[in-house]
Amino acid sequence: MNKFYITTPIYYVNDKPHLGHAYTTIAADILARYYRKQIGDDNVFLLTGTDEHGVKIAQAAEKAGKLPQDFSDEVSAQFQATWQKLNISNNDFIRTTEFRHEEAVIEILLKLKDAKGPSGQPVLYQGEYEGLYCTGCEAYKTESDLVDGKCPDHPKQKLNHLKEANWFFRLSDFQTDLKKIIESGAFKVEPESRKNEVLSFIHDGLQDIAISRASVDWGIKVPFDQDQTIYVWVDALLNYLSALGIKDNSEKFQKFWPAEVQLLAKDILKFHAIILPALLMALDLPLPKVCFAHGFFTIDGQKMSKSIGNVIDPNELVDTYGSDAARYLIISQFPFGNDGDIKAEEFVKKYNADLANGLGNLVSRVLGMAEKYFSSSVPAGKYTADFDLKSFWQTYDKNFSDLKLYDNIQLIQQLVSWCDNYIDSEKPWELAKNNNDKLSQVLYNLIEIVRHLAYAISPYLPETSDQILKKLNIQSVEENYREIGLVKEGTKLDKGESLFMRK
Ligand code: ME8
Repeated sequence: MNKFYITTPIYYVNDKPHLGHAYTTIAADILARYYRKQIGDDNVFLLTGTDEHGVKIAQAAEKAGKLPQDFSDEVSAQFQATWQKLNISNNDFIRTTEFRHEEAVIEILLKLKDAKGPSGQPVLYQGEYEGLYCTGCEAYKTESDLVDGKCPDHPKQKLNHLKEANWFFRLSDFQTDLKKIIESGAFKVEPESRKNEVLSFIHDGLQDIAISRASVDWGIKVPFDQDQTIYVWVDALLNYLSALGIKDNSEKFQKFWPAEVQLLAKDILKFHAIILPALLMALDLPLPKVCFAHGFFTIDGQKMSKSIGNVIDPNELVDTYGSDAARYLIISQFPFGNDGDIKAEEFVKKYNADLANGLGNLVSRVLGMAEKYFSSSVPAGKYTADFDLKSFWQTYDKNFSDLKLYDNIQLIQQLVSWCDNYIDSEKPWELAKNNNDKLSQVLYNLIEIVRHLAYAISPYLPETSDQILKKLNIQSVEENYREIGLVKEGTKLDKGESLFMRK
Protein backbone atom coordinates (compact mmCIF):
# COMPACT_ATOMS: atom_id res chain seq x y z
CA MET A 1 0.00 0.00 0.00
CA ASN A 2 1.49 3.36 -0.91
CA LYS A 3 -1.28 5.66 0.29
CA PHE A 4 -4.12 5.37 2.74
CA TYR A 5 -7.31 7.44 2.70
CA ILE A 6 -9.61 6.72 5.61
CA THR A 7 -12.94 8.35 6.36
CA THR A 8 -15.42 8.46 9.23
CA PRO A 9 -19.06 9.44 8.70
CA ILE A 10 -19.68 13.15 8.95
CA TYR A 11 -21.82 13.49 12.04
CA TYR A 12 -25.15 15.30 12.30
CA VAL A 13 -24.98 18.54 14.22
CA ASN A 14 -28.45 18.17 15.70
CA ASP A 15 -26.74 17.00 18.86
CA LYS A 16 -23.33 17.32 20.48
CA PRO A 17 -20.71 14.55 20.08
CA HIS A 18 -21.35 11.39 22.06
CA LEU A 19 -19.57 8.12 22.67
CA GLY A 20 -20.82 6.54 19.44
CA HIS A 21 -19.23 9.27 17.34
CA ALA A 22 -16.06 9.02 19.41
CA TYR A 23 -15.91 5.26 18.90
CA THR A 24 -15.75 5.45 15.10
CA THR A 25 -13.47 8.48 15.10
CA ILE A 26 -10.95 6.98 17.52
CA ALA A 27 -10.90 3.74 15.50
CA ALA A 28 -10.19 5.70 12.32
CA ASP A 29 -7.49 7.69 14.09
CA ILE A 30 -5.80 4.50 15.32
CA LEU A 31 -5.67 3.20 11.76
CA ALA A 32 -4.40 6.50 10.38
CA ARG A 33 -1.65 6.66 13.01
CA TYR A 34 -0.64 3.07 12.29
CA TYR A 35 -0.39 3.70 8.53
CA ARG A 36 1.54 6.95 9.03
CA LYS A 37 4.25 4.89 10.74
CA GLN A 38 4.13 2.34 7.91
CA ILE A 39 4.04 4.52 4.81
CA GLY A 40 4.84 8.06 6.00
CA ASP A 41 2.80 11.03 7.14
CA ASP A 42 2.33 12.50 3.67
CA ASN A 43 0.71 9.35 2.35
CA VAL A 44 -2.12 9.12 4.87
CA PHE A 45 -5.27 11.19 4.90
CA LEU A 46 -7.85 10.98 7.67
CA LEU A 47 -11.12 12.79 7.07
CA THR A 48 -13.98 13.54 9.41
CA GLY A 49 -16.51 16.35 9.57
CA THR A 50 -20.09 17.42 10.19
CA ASP A 51 -23.35 16.93 8.31
CA GLU A 52 -25.28 20.16 8.60
CA HIS A 53 -28.17 20.21 6.13
CA GLY A 54 -31.64 18.69 6.11
CA VAL A 55 -34.85 18.68 8.08
CA LYS A 56 -33.36 17.23 11.24
CA ILE A 57 -30.83 20.05 11.62
CA ALA A 58 -33.35 22.75 10.66
CA GLN A 59 -35.73 21.45 13.34
CA ALA A 60 -33.02 21.22 16.00
CA ALA A 61 -31.94 24.81 15.22
CA GLU A 62 -35.51 26.04 15.46
CA LYS A 63 -35.95 24.31 18.79
CA ALA A 64 -32.81 26.06 20.04
CA GLY A 65 -34.16 29.38 18.72
CA LYS A 66 -31.23 29.78 16.33
CA LEU A 67 -30.64 30.10 12.63
CA PRO A 68 -29.53 26.77 11.13
CA GLN A 69 -26.14 28.17 10.12
CA ASP A 70 -25.42 29.66 13.56
CA PHE A 71 -26.59 26.50 15.22
CA SER A 72 -24.41 24.36 12.91
CA ASP A 73 -21.40 26.61 13.56
CA GLU A 74 -21.75 26.06 17.29
CA VAL A 75 -22.23 22.31 17.25
CA SER A 76 -19.61 21.73 14.57
CA ALA A 77 -17.14 23.63 16.78
CA GLN A 78 -18.01 21.27 19.62
CA PHE A 79 -17.16 18.29 17.43
CA GLN A 80 -13.85 19.84 16.45
CA ALA A 81 -13.00 20.63 20.07
CA THR A 82 -13.86 17.11 21.17
CA TRP A 83 -11.64 15.57 18.51
CA GLN A 84 -8.82 17.82 19.57
CA LYS A 85 -9.29 16.75 23.16
CA LEU A 86 -9.18 13.10 22.11
CA ASN A 87 -6.02 13.74 20.10
CA ILE A 88 -7.63 12.83 16.78
CA SER A 89 -5.10 13.45 14.03
CA ASN A 90 -7.55 14.24 11.22
CA ASN A 91 -5.99 15.85 8.14
CA ASP A 92 -9.13 17.79 7.37
CA PHE A 93 -12.56 18.51 8.79
CA ILE A 94 -15.28 18.99 6.22
CA ARG A 95 -18.54 20.79 6.88
CA THR A 96 -21.37 20.43 4.40
CA THR A 97 -22.21 24.14 4.71
CA GLU A 98 -18.76 25.14 3.50
CA PHE A 99 -18.55 26.71 0.08
CA ARG A 100 -15.93 24.20 -1.11
CA HIS A 101 -18.39 21.40 -0.39
CA GLU A 102 -21.44 23.11 -1.87
CA GLU A 103 -19.71 23.99 -5.12
CA ALA A 104 -18.43 20.42 -5.50
CA VAL A 105 -21.91 18.99 -4.88
CA ILE A 106 -23.40 21.33 -7.46
CA GLU A 107 -20.83 20.31 -10.04
CA ILE A 108 -21.39 16.62 -9.33
CA LEU A 109 -25.15 17.03 -9.70
CA LEU A 110 -24.62 18.67 -13.08
CA LYS A 111 -22.46 15.73 -14.13
CA LEU A 112 -25.10 13.28 -12.95
CA LYS A 113 -27.70 15.14 -14.98
CA ASP A 114 -25.78 14.21 -18.15
CA ALA A 115 -24.77 10.71 -17.05
CA LYS A 116 -26.20 7.46 -18.37
CA GLY A 117 -26.50 4.22 -16.41
CA PRO A 118 -25.58 0.69 -17.56
CA SER A 119 -28.88 0.42 -19.49
CA GLY A 120 -28.08 3.58 -21.42
CA GLN A 121 -30.88 5.53 -19.75
CA PRO A 122 -30.18 8.84 -17.98
CA VAL A 123 -29.37 8.25 -14.30
CA LEU A 124 -31.55 11.17 -13.21
CA TYR A 125 -35.20 11.61 -14.08
CA GLN A 126 -38.21 13.52 -12.77
CA GLY A 127 -40.87 11.57 -10.99
CA GLU A 128 -43.41 11.62 -8.23
CA TYR A 129 -42.61 10.33 -4.76
CA GLU A 130 -45.33 9.12 -2.48
CA GLY A 131 -44.46 7.44 0.76
CA LEU A 132 -43.11 7.81 4.25
CA TYR A 133 -40.08 9.71 5.47
CA CYS A 134 -38.29 9.37 8.83
CA THR A 135 -36.60 12.61 9.87
CA GLY A 136 -34.55 10.72 12.48
CA CYS A 137 -32.85 8.72 9.72
CA GLU A 138 -33.33 11.41 7.09
CA ALA A 139 -34.50 8.52 4.92
CA TYR A 140 -37.46 7.34 2.89
CA LYS A 141 -39.11 4.25 4.36
CA THR A 142 -41.01 1.40 2.81
CA GLU A 143 -43.59 -0.68 4.69
CA SER A 144 -41.05 -3.50 4.99
CA ASP A 145 -38.61 -1.17 6.82
CA LEU A 146 -41.15 -0.56 9.60
CA VAL A 147 -41.81 -2.45 12.82
CA ASP A 148 -45.34 -1.95 14.19
CA GLY A 149 -45.73 0.88 11.72
CA LYS A 150 -42.74 2.75 13.18
CA CYS A 151 -39.12 3.29 12.24
CA PRO A 152 -37.25 0.73 14.39
CA ASP A 153 -34.40 3.20 14.99
CA HIS A 154 -36.67 6.14 15.83
CA PRO A 155 -39.88 4.69 17.26
CA LYS A 156 -40.85 7.99 18.88
CA GLN A 157 -40.46 9.97 15.67
CA LYS A 158 -43.63 10.60 13.68
CA LEU A 159 -43.23 9.39 10.09
CA ASN A 160 -44.15 12.05 7.54
CA HIS A 161 -46.28 11.16 4.60
CA LEU A 162 -44.78 12.77 1.51
CA LYS A 163 -46.22 13.30 -1.90
CA GLU A 164 -43.94 15.39 -4.08
CA ALA A 165 -42.52 15.79 -7.52
CA ASN A 166 -38.80 14.97 -7.16
CA TRP A 167 -35.69 14.17 -9.07
CA PHE A 168 -34.91 10.46 -8.95
CA PHE A 169 -31.67 8.54 -9.20
CA ARG A 170 -32.01 5.33 -11.21
CA LEU A 171 -30.52 3.09 -8.51
CA SER A 172 -32.25 0.01 -9.94
CA ASP A 173 -30.05 0.27 -13.03
CA PHE A 174 -26.96 -0.46 -10.90
CA GLN A 175 -28.32 -3.58 -9.22
CA THR A 176 -26.44 -6.13 -11.34
CA ASP A 177 -23.14 -4.25 -11.27
CA LEU A 178 -23.35 -3.66 -7.52
CA LYS A 179 -23.97 -7.34 -6.87
CA LYS A 180 -21.01 -8.24 -9.06
CA ILE A 181 -18.47 -5.92 -7.44
CA ILE A 182 -19.52 -6.85 -3.91
CA GLU A 183 -19.50 -10.58 -4.61
CA SER A 184 -16.15 -10.42 -6.38
CA GLY A 185 -14.59 -8.34 -3.59
CA ALA A 186 -13.65 -5.54 -6.01
CA PHE A 187 -15.61 -3.47 -3.49
CA LYS A 188 -15.34 -5.08 -0.05
CA VAL A 189 -18.17 -4.78 2.43
CA GLU A 190 -17.00 -5.98 5.83
CA PRO A 191 -17.41 -7.81 8.14
CA GLU A 192 -18.82 -10.81 6.23
CA SER A 193 -22.22 -10.58 7.99
CA ARG A 194 -22.65 -7.03 6.68
CA LYS A 195 -21.70 -8.10 3.17
CA ASN A 196 -24.42 -10.75 3.30
CA GLU A 197 -26.90 -8.21 4.59
CA VAL A 198 -26.17 -5.87 1.68
CA LEU A 199 -26.28 -8.68 -0.88
CA SER A 200 -29.63 -9.89 0.38
CA PHE A 201 -30.96 -6.33 0.24
CA ILE A 202 -29.79 -6.03 -3.36
CA HIS A 203 -31.26 -9.45 -4.13
CA ASP A 204 -34.70 -8.22 -2.96
CA GLY A 205 -34.52 -5.55 -5.65
CA LEU A 206 -33.33 -1.95 -5.55
CA GLN A 207 -35.83 0.87 -5.92
CA ASP A 208 -34.88 4.16 -7.52
CA ILE A 209 -34.42 6.89 -4.92
CA ALA A 210 -35.64 10.46 -4.70
CA ILE A 211 -32.56 12.67 -4.56
CA SER A 212 -34.26 16.01 -4.15
CA ARG A 213 -36.96 17.46 -1.92
CA ALA A 214 -39.42 20.22 -2.78
CA SER A 215 -40.53 20.73 0.81
CA VAL A 216 -37.08 21.19 2.34
CA ASP A 217 -35.35 24.51 2.33
CA TRP A 218 -32.19 24.01 4.43
CA GLY A 219 -29.76 22.50 1.97
CA ILE A 220 -28.13 22.90 -1.41
CA LYS A 221 -30.42 23.74 -4.32
CA VAL A 222 -30.55 21.42 -7.32
CA PRO A 223 -28.54 23.45 -9.86
CA PHE A 224 -30.94 22.72 -12.74
CA ASP A 225 -34.13 23.06 -10.68
CA GLN A 226 -33.99 25.81 -8.04
CA ASP A 227 -37.31 24.75 -6.50
CA GLN A 228 -35.74 21.56 -5.26
CA THR A 229 -33.19 20.95 -2.51
CA ILE A 230 -30.66 18.13 -2.87
CA TYR A 231 -31.54 15.20 -0.62
CA VAL A 232 -29.36 15.47 2.49
CA TRP A 233 -27.87 12.00 2.11
CA VAL A 234 -26.66 12.65 -1.43
CA ASP A 235 -25.24 15.97 -0.24
CA ALA A 236 -23.55 14.26 2.75
CA LEU A 237 -22.08 11.27 0.93
CA LEU A 238 -20.29 13.55 -1.49
CA ASN A 239 -18.19 14.99 1.37
CA TYR A 240 -15.65 12.22 0.87
CA LEU A 241 -14.96 13.67 -2.60
CA SER A 242 -15.46 17.37 -1.96
CA ALA A 243 -12.96 17.43 0.91
CA LEU A 244 -10.20 16.14 -1.35
CA GLY A 245 -10.92 18.82 -3.93
CA ILE A 246 -12.72 16.87 -6.67
CA LYS A 247 -14.02 20.11 -8.11
CA ASP A 248 -10.62 21.25 -9.34
CA ASN A 249 -9.32 17.72 -9.77
CA SER A 250 -6.70 18.70 -7.22
CA GLU A 251 -3.45 16.82 -6.66
CA LYS A 252 -4.86 15.67 -3.34
CA PHE A 253 -7.89 14.20 -5.07
CA GLN A 254 -5.76 12.43 -7.65
CA LYS A 255 -3.46 11.09 -4.98
CA PHE A 256 -5.98 9.94 -2.38
CA TRP A 257 -9.19 8.97 -4.13
CA PRO A 258 -10.54 6.27 -3.76
CA ALA A 259 -10.60 5.66 -0.01
CA GLU A 260 -8.86 2.54 1.25
CA VAL A 261 -11.26 2.29 4.19
CA GLN A 262 -14.58 3.90 5.02
CA LEU A 263 -15.52 3.33 8.64
CA LEU A 264 -19.08 3.63 9.85
CA ALA A 265 -21.66 1.72 11.87
CA LYS A 266 -24.33 -0.60 10.63
CA ASP A 267 -27.06 2.08 10.86
CA ILE A 268 -25.78 3.77 7.72
CA LEU A 269 -24.45 0.78 5.83
CA LYS A 270 -26.91 0.90 2.92
CA PHE A 271 -26.00 4.49 2.15
CA HIS A 272 -22.31 3.63 1.97
CA ALA A 273 -22.49 0.17 0.45
CA ILE A 274 -25.27 0.78 -2.10
CA ILE A 275 -26.06 4.42 -2.77
CA LEU A 276 -22.52 5.85 -2.70
CA PRO A 277 -21.01 3.14 -4.95
CA ALA A 278 -23.91 3.51 -7.40
CA LEU A 279 -23.40 7.27 -7.53
CA LEU A 280 -19.68 6.74 -8.11
CA MET A 281 -20.34 4.26 -10.90
CA ALA A 282 -22.69 6.76 -12.50
CA LEU A 283 -19.89 9.34 -12.30
CA ASP A 284 -17.35 6.88 -13.64
CA LEU A 285 -15.21 7.22 -10.53
CA PRO A 286 -13.34 4.39 -8.77
CA LEU A 287 -14.98 2.94 -5.66
CA PRO A 288 -13.56 2.80 -2.14
CA LYS A 289 -11.74 -0.44 -1.42
CA VAL A 290 -13.36 -1.35 1.91
CA CYS A 291 -16.58 -0.27 3.54
CA PHE A 292 -16.37 -1.50 7.12
CA ALA A 293 -19.45 -1.25 9.35
CA HIS A 294 -18.73 -1.83 13.01
CA GLY A 295 -21.41 -2.72 15.51
CA PHE A 296 -23.62 -0.59 17.66
CA PHE A 297 -23.15 -0.46 21.36
CA THR A 298 -25.60 -0.10 24.16
CA ILE A 299 -24.83 1.47 27.52
CA ASP A 300 -25.51 -0.76 30.50
CA GLY A 301 -27.72 -2.87 28.27
CA GLN A 302 -29.81 0.00 26.94
CA LYS A 303 -29.80 2.01 23.77
CA MET A 304 -27.86 5.24 24.30
CA SER A 305 -30.50 7.95 24.44
CA LYS A 306 -31.11 11.38 25.87
CA SER A 307 -34.46 10.36 27.33
CA ILE A 308 -32.93 7.43 29.21
CA GLY A 309 -30.20 9.80 30.33
CA ASN A 310 -27.35 7.37 29.68
CA VAL A 311 -25.53 9.34 27.00
CA ILE A 312 -21.81 9.42 27.76
CA ASP A 313 -19.95 12.58 26.82
CA PRO A 314 -16.46 11.67 25.61
CA ASN A 315 -15.20 15.04 26.94
CA GLU A 316 -16.06 13.97 30.47
CA LEU A 317 -14.08 10.77 30.02
CA VAL A 318 -11.06 12.81 28.96
CA ASP A 319 -11.50 15.09 31.99
CA THR A 320 -11.54 12.08 34.30
CA TYR A 321 -8.94 9.82 32.72
CA GLY A 322 -6.90 11.91 30.27
CA SER A 323 -7.02 11.62 26.51
CA ASP A 324 -5.00 8.43 25.99
CA ALA A 325 -6.90 6.52 28.64
CA ALA A 326 -10.25 7.79 27.32
CA ARG A 327 -9.33 6.54 23.82
CA TYR A 328 -8.30 3.22 25.28
CA LEU A 329 -11.43 2.79 27.40
CA ILE A 330 -13.72 3.56 24.47
CA ILE A 331 -12.04 1.25 21.98
CA SER A 332 -11.20 -1.66 24.28
CA GLN A 333 -14.76 -2.50 25.26
CA PHE A 334 -15.56 -5.25 22.76
CA PRO A 335 -14.19 -6.69 19.50
CA PHE A 336 -14.27 -4.21 16.65
CA GLY A 337 -17.09 -5.06 14.27
CA ASN A 338 -19.41 -6.69 16.80
CA ASP A 339 -22.28 -5.16 18.71
CA GLY A 340 -21.44 -4.74 22.35
CA ASP A 341 -22.43 -3.30 25.67
CA ILE A 342 -20.53 -0.60 27.47
CA LYS A 343 -20.78 -0.70 31.22
CA ALA A 344 -20.08 2.71 32.69
CA GLU A 345 -18.85 1.25 35.99
CA GLU A 346 -16.28 -0.87 34.13
CA PHE A 347 -14.35 2.21 33.02
CA VAL A 348 -12.58 2.70 36.33
CA LYS A 349 -11.92 -1.05 36.74
CA LYS A 350 -10.46 -1.31 33.28
CA TYR A 351 -8.41 1.82 33.74
CA ASN A 352 -6.86 0.46 36.92
CA ALA A 353 -6.39 -3.08 35.64
CA ASP A 354 -5.05 -2.45 32.15
CA LEU A 355 -3.38 0.94 32.39
CA ALA A 356 -2.43 1.79 35.99
CA ASN A 357 -1.66 -1.75 37.22
CA GLY A 358 -0.85 -3.17 33.79
CA LEU A 359 1.19 -1.13 31.34
CA GLY A 360 1.95 1.80 33.68
CA ASN A 361 3.10 -0.42 36.52
CA LEU A 362 5.27 -2.53 34.22
CA VAL A 363 7.12 0.52 32.95
CA SER A 364 7.63 1.82 36.51
CA ARG A 365 8.79 -1.59 37.68
CA VAL A 366 11.33 -2.04 34.89
CA LEU A 367 12.71 1.49 35.10
CA GLY A 368 12.64 1.30 38.91
CA MET A 369 14.88 -1.78 38.82
CA ALA A 370 17.18 -0.14 36.29
CA GLU A 371 17.46 2.81 38.70
CA LYS A 372 18.08 0.64 41.75
CA TYR A 373 20.52 -1.86 40.28
CA PHE A 374 22.18 0.04 37.42
CA SER A 375 21.92 3.73 38.39
CA SER A 376 19.32 4.30 35.67
CA SER A 377 21.36 3.21 32.72
CA VAL A 378 20.88 0.33 30.31
CA PRO A 379 22.92 -2.68 31.48
CA ALA A 380 25.02 -4.87 29.18
CA GLY A 381 23.17 -7.60 27.31
CA LYS A 382 21.54 -8.73 24.14
CA TYR A 383 17.97 -9.81 23.56
CA THR A 384 17.62 -13.39 24.79
CA ALA A 385 14.06 -13.55 26.16
CA ASP A 386 11.93 -16.31 24.71
CA PHE A 387 9.17 -13.88 23.76
CA ASP A 388 9.20 -13.80 19.96
CA LEU A 389 9.03 -10.12 19.09
CA LYS A 390 9.22 -10.81 15.38
CA SER A 391 6.04 -12.85 15.39
CA PHE A 392 4.45 -10.26 17.70
CA TRP A 393 4.88 -7.63 14.97
CA GLN A 394 3.66 -10.02 12.28
CA THR A 395 0.43 -10.66 14.19
CA TYR A 396 0.13 -6.95 14.90
CA ASP A 397 0.35 -6.05 11.20
CA LYS A 398 -2.06 -8.80 10.21
CA ASN A 399 -4.57 -7.56 12.78
CA PHE A 400 -4.33 -4.05 11.37
CA SER A 401 -4.81 -5.20 7.82
CA ASP A 402 -7.88 -7.18 8.99
CA LEU A 403 -9.10 -4.13 10.96
CA LYS A 404 -8.92 -6.15 14.17
CA LEU A 405 -8.19 -3.18 16.39
CA TYR A 406 -9.34 -4.91 19.55
CA ASP A 407 -7.17 -7.96 18.93
CA ASN A 408 -4.08 -5.78 19.00
CA ILE A 409 -5.11 -4.43 22.38
CA GLN A 410 -5.17 -8.00 23.59
CA LEU A 411 -1.84 -8.72 21.95
CA ILE A 412 -0.32 -5.76 23.80
CA GLN A 413 -1.91 -6.81 27.09
CA GLN A 414 -0.51 -10.32 26.62
CA LEU A 415 2.97 -8.88 26.22
CA VAL A 416 2.53 -6.83 29.40
CA SER A 417 1.44 -9.96 31.28
CA TRP A 418 4.32 -11.92 29.79
CA CYS A 419 6.74 -9.35 31.23
CA ASP A 420 5.08 -9.42 34.65
CA ASN A 421 5.40 -13.21 34.71
CA TYR A 422 9.00 -13.01 33.50
CA ILE A 423 9.87 -10.65 36.36
CA ASP A 424 8.10 -12.87 38.88
CA SER A 425 9.89 -15.98 37.67
CA GLU A 426 13.38 -14.46 37.24
CA LYS A 427 13.18 -12.59 40.56
CA PRO A 428 15.66 -9.78 39.79
CA TRP A 429 15.77 -8.86 43.51
CA GLU A 430 17.38 -12.25 44.21
CA LEU A 431 19.66 -12.10 41.17
CA ALA A 432 20.87 -8.77 42.59
CA LYS A 433 22.33 -10.67 45.53
CA ASN A 434 24.30 -13.29 43.62
CA ASN A 435 24.14 -13.13 39.84
CA ASN A 436 24.81 -9.73 38.38
CA ASP A 437 25.32 -11.01 34.81
CA LYS A 438 21.92 -12.66 34.74
CA LEU A 439 20.39 -9.57 36.34
CA SER A 440 21.84 -7.41 33.54
CA GLN A 441 20.51 -9.77 30.95
CA VAL A 442 16.99 -9.91 32.42
CA LEU A 443 16.83 -6.14 32.74
CA TYR A 444 18.16 -5.68 29.22
CA ASN A 445 15.41 -7.93 27.88
CA LEU A 446 12.75 -6.04 29.79
CA ILE A 447 13.95 -2.62 28.67
CA GLU A 448 14.04 -3.82 25.07
CA ILE A 449 10.47 -5.15 25.34
CA VAL A 450 9.31 -1.88 26.88
CA ARG A 451 10.81 -0.11 23.85
CA HIS A 452 8.82 -2.35 21.49
CA LEU A 453 5.71 -1.82 23.61
CA ALA A 454 6.12 1.95 23.33
CA TYR A 455 5.93 1.68 19.54
CA ALA A 456 3.16 -0.91 19.54
CA ILE A 457 0.85 1.26 21.66
CA SER A 458 1.50 4.44 19.72
CA PRO A 459 -1.59 4.34 17.46
CA TYR A 460 -3.80 3.75 20.51
CA LEU A 461 -2.01 5.72 23.23
CA PRO A 462 0.08 8.31 21.36
CA GLU A 463 0.97 10.46 24.38
CA THR A 464 1.93 7.50 26.55
CA SER A 465 4.06 6.15 23.73
CA ASP A 466 5.97 9.45 23.59
CA GLN A 467 6.36 9.50 27.35
CA ILE A 468 7.84 5.99 27.41
CA LEU A 469 10.24 6.80 24.58
CA LYS A 470 11.35 9.87 26.51
CA LYS A 471 11.94 7.77 29.61
CA LEU A 472 14.10 5.51 27.44
CA ASN A 473 15.99 8.55 26.17
CA ILE A 474 14.83 7.98 22.59
CA GLN A 475 14.48 11.50 21.22
CA SER A 476 12.89 10.75 17.89
CA VAL A 477 11.20 7.72 16.39
CA GLU A 478 13.83 5.21 15.29
CA GLU A 479 13.39 4.35 11.64
CA ASN A 480 14.15 0.69 12.18
CA TYR A 481 12.27 0.56 15.50
CA ARG A 482 11.11 -3.03 15.04
CA GLU A 483 14.63 -4.38 15.00
CA ILE A 484 15.50 -6.44 18.00
CA GLY A 485 18.23 -5.27 20.37
CA LEU A 486 18.32 -1.56 19.53
CA VAL A 487 18.50 -0.55 23.18
CA LYS A 488 22.13 0.48 23.83
CA GLU A 489 24.20 -0.31 26.87
CA GLY A 490 24.91 2.78 28.94
CA THR A 491 21.92 4.81 27.71
CA LYS A 492 20.60 6.96 30.54
CA LEU A 493 17.03 6.17 31.60
CA ASP A 494 14.56 8.30 33.48
CA LYS A 495 11.92 6.57 35.60
CA GLY A 496 10.11 9.85 36.26
CA GLU A 497 6.43 9.98 37.05
CA SER A 498 3.96 7.11 36.79
CA LEU A 499 2.20 6.94 33.43
CA PHE A 500 -1.26 6.36 34.91
CA MET A 501 -2.26 7.30 38.48
CA ARG A 502 -4.53 4.73 40.12
CA LYS A 503 -8.15 5.87 40.51
O1 ME8 B 1 -25.68 9.07 10.35
N1 ME8 B 1 -22.49 2.61 18.58
O2 ME8 B 1 -24.65 10.84 11.42
P1 ME8 B 1 -24.82 10.44 12.95
C1 ME8 B 1 -21.51 2.71 17.66
N2 ME8 B 1 -24.78 12.30 9.26
N3 ME8 B 1 -21.38 3.75 16.81
C2 ME8 B 1 -22.27 4.74 16.89
C3 ME8 B 1 -23.32 4.72 17.84
C4 ME8 B 1 -23.40 3.59 18.73
N4 ME8 B 1 -24.33 3.48 19.67
N5 ME8 B 1 -24.05 5.83 17.67
C5 ME8 B 1 -23.47 6.54 16.66
C6 ME8 B 1 -25.17 10.18 10.35
N6 ME8 B 1 -22.40 5.89 16.18
C7 ME8 B 1 -24.94 10.91 9.04
C8 ME8 B 1 -23.73 10.31 8.35
S1 ME8 B 1 -21.98 10.15 6.35
C9 ME8 B 1 -21.92 10.67 4.78
C10 ME8 B 1 -23.41 10.88 7.02
C11 ME8 B 1 -21.51 6.38 15.09
O3 ME8 B 1 -24.43 11.68 13.70
C12 ME8 B 1 -21.43 5.40 13.94
O4 ME8 B 1 -20.28 5.65 13.19
O5 ME8 B 1 -26.14 9.85 13.22
C13 ME8 B 1 -22.64 5.77 13.12
O6 ME8 B 1 -22.59 5.28 11.81
C14 ME8 B 1 -22.54 7.30 13.19
O7 ME8 B 1 -22.08 7.55 14.54
C15 ME8 B 1 -23.84 8.00 12.91
O8 ME8 B 1 -23.66 9.37 13.17
